[in-house]
Amino acid sequence: MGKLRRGAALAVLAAGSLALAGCGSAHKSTTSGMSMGSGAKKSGMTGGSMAGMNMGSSPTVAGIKPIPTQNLGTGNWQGMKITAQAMTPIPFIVSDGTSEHEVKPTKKTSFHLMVRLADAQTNEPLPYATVWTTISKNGKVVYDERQWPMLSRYIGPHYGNDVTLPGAGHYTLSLLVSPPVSARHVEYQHVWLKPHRVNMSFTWRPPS
Ligand SMILES: [Cu+2]
Repeated sequence: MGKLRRGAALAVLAAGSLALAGCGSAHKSTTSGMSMGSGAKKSGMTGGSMAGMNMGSSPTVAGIKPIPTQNLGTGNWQGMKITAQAMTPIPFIVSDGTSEHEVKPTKKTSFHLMVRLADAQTNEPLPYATVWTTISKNGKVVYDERQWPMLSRYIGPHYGNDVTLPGAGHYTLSLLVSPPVSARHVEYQHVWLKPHRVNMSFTWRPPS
């Protein structure tokens, strides 16, 4: 219950600041190739679920190895497609409208987590929501943070953050998605009114 309340409260805060990132060049069209089915499928780094990223244009940070983009899982909430992906750690800018500061990955950062919320029919991204991510290993929480509402030229509005994991292994990923706080056209009446949790699991192998 605490989590739900926190998620709802964060939805209100979410409008306050926004992160800007050059999240590679995962073009919108790559989402059509992601059909992970249930949100609980495992996908290893070597799995065949690359999203067609052009790593060449990703901003890189010295000492950080590029990794292939890995699909962590998907979910569907009342016609909202929820997709989680891991990509190479990137720097991003957090702006509150008047000032900006850069968040830089370190050599310990495992990946840049990107959560996309989109209309399952039209694939149009859905902003103004809040996403809170909890990652656990063997039942122990190893990461518990909000995803920044984030803009990217190539991906459009998404929710992201850099994530550091304690090494290789099997992890569970829980996304708490809070309702978009915004006016809506009538086709979105009566949906996404309460926070919704999606659970996924994935295997992480750091680049060698
Ligand atoms: Cu991002």
